[in-house]
Formats: sequence, C-alpha cells, structure tokens
Amino acid sequence: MSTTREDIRNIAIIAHVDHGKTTLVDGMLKQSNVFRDAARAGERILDTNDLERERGITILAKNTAITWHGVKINIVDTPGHADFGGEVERVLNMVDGALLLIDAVEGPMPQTRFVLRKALALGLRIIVVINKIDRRYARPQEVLNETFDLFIDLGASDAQSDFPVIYSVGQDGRAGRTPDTIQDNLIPLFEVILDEIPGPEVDEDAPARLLVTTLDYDNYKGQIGVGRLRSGVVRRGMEVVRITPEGERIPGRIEYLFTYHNLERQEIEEAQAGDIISFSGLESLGISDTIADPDVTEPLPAITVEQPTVRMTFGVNTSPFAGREGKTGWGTSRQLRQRLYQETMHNVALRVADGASAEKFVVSGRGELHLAVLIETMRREGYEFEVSRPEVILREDEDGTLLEPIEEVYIEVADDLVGVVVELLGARRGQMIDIHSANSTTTLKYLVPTRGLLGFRTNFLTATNGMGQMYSILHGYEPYAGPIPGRGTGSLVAFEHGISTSYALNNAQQRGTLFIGPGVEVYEGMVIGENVRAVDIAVNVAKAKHVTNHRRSFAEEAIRLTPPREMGLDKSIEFLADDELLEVTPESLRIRKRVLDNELRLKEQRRLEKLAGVEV
Ligand SMILES: Nc1nc2c(ncn2[C@@H]2O[C@H](COP(=O)(O)OP(=O)(O)OP(=O)(O)O)[C@@H](O)[C@H]2O)c(=O)[nH]1
Ligand SMILES: [Mg+2]
Repeated sequence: MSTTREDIRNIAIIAHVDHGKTTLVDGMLKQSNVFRDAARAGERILDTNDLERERGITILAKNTAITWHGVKINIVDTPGHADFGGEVERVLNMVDGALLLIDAVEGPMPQTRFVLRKALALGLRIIVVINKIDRRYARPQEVLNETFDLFIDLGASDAQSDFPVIYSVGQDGRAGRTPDTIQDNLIPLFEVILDEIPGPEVDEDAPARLLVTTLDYDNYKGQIGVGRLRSGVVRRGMEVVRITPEGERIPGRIEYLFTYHNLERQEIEEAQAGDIISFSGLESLGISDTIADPDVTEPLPAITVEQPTVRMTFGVNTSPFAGREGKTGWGTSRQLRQRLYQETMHNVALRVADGASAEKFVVSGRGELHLAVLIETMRREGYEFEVSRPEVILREDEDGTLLEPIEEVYIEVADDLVGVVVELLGARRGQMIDIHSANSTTTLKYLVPTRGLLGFRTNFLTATNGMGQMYSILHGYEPYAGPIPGRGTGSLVAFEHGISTSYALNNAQQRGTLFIGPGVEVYEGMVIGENVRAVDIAVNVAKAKHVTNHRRSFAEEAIRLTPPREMGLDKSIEFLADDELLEVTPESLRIRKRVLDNELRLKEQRRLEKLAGVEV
C-alpha cells in the first residue's frame, strides 16, 4: 500500500547560473545549525572542488540534508551553467519538488527555462524564489510576471502554475512571503517547503528498488552509489541484485549504508523508502543501474540526457617535449583511453569514442566549458595529452539536409557597446531576435550557430572590456548556415628549438602579440604569439644578439618587452586553428602547429593555396 512520508522532503535547487543557489543552501545549512562555526557560512560551502572555487561556479550536483522541526529535508544543489545541464537532468529523479531561484534583476534567463522545463516534465512541485531582492534595480513584481509567463509557455499544468512564491536575500539568509515582509531568517522558506512540497510517496511493502543517480568514492569503503530508495527497505548486509540499463543482472551485497546528515554521510543500519541514501559493496556500479531485492526483474527507467553539441579530439602528446612534465607512464594511449572512458561513467552528458587512430579519442560534450573542465581536471591529475580545436556536431535530417546546432544567445552590454556586439555577431551569422534597453544597459537576444560562438567569448570580452555578460543555450538544430570566417589572425610560430631571448622577442613582438616571455624553452612549430595578419609566420625567438662588446650585452638586458598575453586554458582552446593543437601537461599549455616542421608545413600550405586557386 502506498503512503506519504511526512518526515521527509526531497528538493532540488535549480536556476540559471549565478542566481544564488549555492549561497542560499549555505544559509539553509547555517540556520539549521550545521555550522559549529557560523563564520563558515557565505563561502559556498558545497562548491567543494578546486575548479568550482576558482571559477566561482558549481560544476557537479551535490547532496546535503538538514532537519527542520523534525522533518528531514534532502537538498540537491545543481549547477546553473548550461554546459553542465546534464547534471540537472541526472539528479532530478531523486526529488519531489524544486526551488526555482530567479534573480530579481535579471528575471528568467535561458537556463531558467531549461531547468524549469525538465522539472515540469517530471511533474515536480515548484516553489519560485525571487532572490537577490537587495540588488539595485530589483523588480520583483515584473520578474514574477515573467516567471508566470514562462510556466504557461512551457505548458505547466494549472496546479504547477499555481506556484508559491518566496522573496529572498539568500546572501544574508533572509526571506519573506512578500518583498515588503522580508524576515531576518529563512523561516518563511522552510515553512513553504514543508507545506508545499509533498513528502515522498512510498510503498514499504513492495520490493526494494533504487536508481543509482550519483557515483562517489570513499578511500576505505570503495565505490559508493547514491540514489533515492523508491520502495521497500534496505538493510546493511542485505543481498541485492544490480540490474544494468541493458538488463544484465548481477548479484551483490550492501556492505555499508548511509544517509545524508548535514554535510556528512552518516552510517545507518536500515533505510526506508523515500529517503536519499548511499551504499557501498557493489563493484563496477554505473549511473542508471537499478539496485533491488534479488527477485526483482524490472529495472527502473534509466536517466536520459540531451545529446552533446561540441567535440574535440584528445590524443597522445606528440610534442618534442612529451614525457617531460606528465606523470611517468601516464601519457600512453592505453592510460588516456581508460581515463576518458572512466569519465563517462559519471559525467552523463559526455561521450567518448575511439578516434581515427589508436592514439586519438573523440570526446563530445555540451560546450567548450564542459570539455575545458575535463581537460583541466585531467592535467591536475598528472595526465599529458593534446587536444584539437573544438568543432560542432552536425546532423542530417531525413532528407539528407545538413543540420547544425543553433544557440540562443543573451547579451547584456552598456548601451554604447551595442554597435560592436551587433557587428561581431553579424559576422558570425547571428540573427537578432530581440533588443531592449533599461538603466543604460542593453539586452540583446540572438540566434547564432554554435559554430560561430566557438572562440567568441574572448572577442566579446575584449570588445566590451570584460564588462559584458553573455549566456547561451542550445536552441535546436537548423540547416547549415554557410561558412563563418575563422579568427582572422595568424600565428607566430617558433622557427627552431631553443630558449627565448628578450632580443629575439623584441623583434617578434613587432608582428603581433606574444604568448611567452624570455627564458622559455620552445620547439620548432610551437605557436608563441598571434600575428595581426591572417597568415602564419615563423619567427626566431631564440636568437641572441651578436655581442661585440660589453655595452651591447648590457643593452640586451635593457630591452623592455610588452608583457605576454596570459593565455590560460579557455583562451588557448578558443585560439586554436584547425591546423593547430593544444599540448596539455600538468605544468604547461602550449599551442603548436599540427605539422611542426616549418618547411614541410609551408610546402603543404602552398600546395593547398595552389589547389584552391585551381578550383576558383
Ligand atoms: N546581491 C546579492 N548577491 C547574491 C545573493 N545571493 C548570492 N549572491 C551572489 O551571487 C553570486 C552567485 O552566487 P552562487 O550562490 O554561487 O550562485 P549559484 O546559483 O550557485 O551559481 P552556479 O551554481 O554557478 O549556477 C555570488 O557572487 C554571490 O555572492 C543575494 O541575495 N544578493
Ligand atoms: Mg552553485
């Protein structure tokens, strides 16, 4: 018999990037007395991994739990960046309701739409939280209207569109039922969660069934699976069956059982349906596996996520410096292959396929950031490898028409920069669909082929002095829009192996912008800067000035170089041309030509130019 558990609530926090999810969870944890040291609040305590802290965004969805007036509230914090939308799709099956956070200035944004669509499709009860109402230009009433329109637009049921609303300043742990009755605490939010989110519907007499939704690892207890116990009871030591999405049945035993309690996993002996639990004891667990009583035959429906749109080739490092900086023995194709396929076990929106040769793998994801985070994670683990320029994943429709991904792009810039943005996106086959201005800021909405957006961010930030905001989200697949010009500049390529000198760099910098300073070891074919003209030129950066007397060598030291452009991972990926690769090691990022030999490459270039000439 099915009953409702009143002692538990399972909720997810969903929103567009930066609307304040993780900060609000801090407040909830703090006010339910999790922190012994209250000073730890306000530091996005759930954003635990280094990359999350460095980039200031959530990358992985995470579980936590608090207790409020005797009711346990399991909370799943999710990332808001569109590239990590797969994380949201992965975890929503664990909850009965969601807090939809909306920035009181920005209103619903592209990813608000995406996450709300997913939540509504699962029939979740939604509480709208209009957050950051302390911000200048906050417009809570308008934002509420826009949110209501969004519900209707997404086909929400009458019950779903009749959502409760909370207004909050998540940062200060304050909330209220109206913008004018904000309390000094989050009690109104806790009350609404208890009143409006239904407790889990469970059947404790049915056999135990759980869908593995998250994978974790414990140094002592091994692989850990996390999911919501749908029905039945699970006990420590119990025999179970693991049913893979393909229907394979593997017997096993639950060794340890845990429940979430504040920021920790707490060991328990027994769990009842409705709770979010974790367990160890099963080998080779996968996301979407069903863990069940041994006699269960039907698996729970597997998690589905949307398809990737962008891909890169990862390959064994073939640079002359290969083997110098990575962990010894980790640079082989076997190691690289194993690491990449292992990633797909939990990174559900990522795809890996063997490439054209045994040393190459095609890695597909939801965007450049999705792939960049994987690259950065791997280099920090000690891997070295090379990656190609990202490219979009094309499709064909039934009639054989070539389709490409198109993105909806939202841009916010100061009014006087609109012209620049319009020009930049026009060149990339962008179509403006909306423009309006308020408080000296213009908001533009565009449809742009994803192809045109690869490498766009750096241009955009340069053009707007870093003051512009830009978000994009997949709009859909449409017929191929035709050629889009590349970066329009060439590369300055090192002429031979050596150590860069100030003297030589001083000559090289007349041509464009350098990526390296003096004293850097370079190899032939390594890209050391950007040429302002659209051709590559080989430059000798290791040449020392011919010294004839003491005074001249003194002069060499006095050369003042423009500081090199800090490339970093994101900028390097955006810079790559088709005939270039990025060498990634734990210590360095080096852009290089695919063909390192300058003479060979020039010959090939001339041959291609000739061929192109014949065709015209
Ligand atoms: N003014 C104001 N700023 C806030 C408030 N809450 C959060 N912020 C700021 O908003 C920024 C983003 O906060 P996060 O909590 O990381 O946002 P998020 O939704 O978790 O972001 P992602 O997980 O990356 O999608 C941070 O700089 C916060 O300090 C608020 O109530 N008022
Ligand atoms: Mg966050």
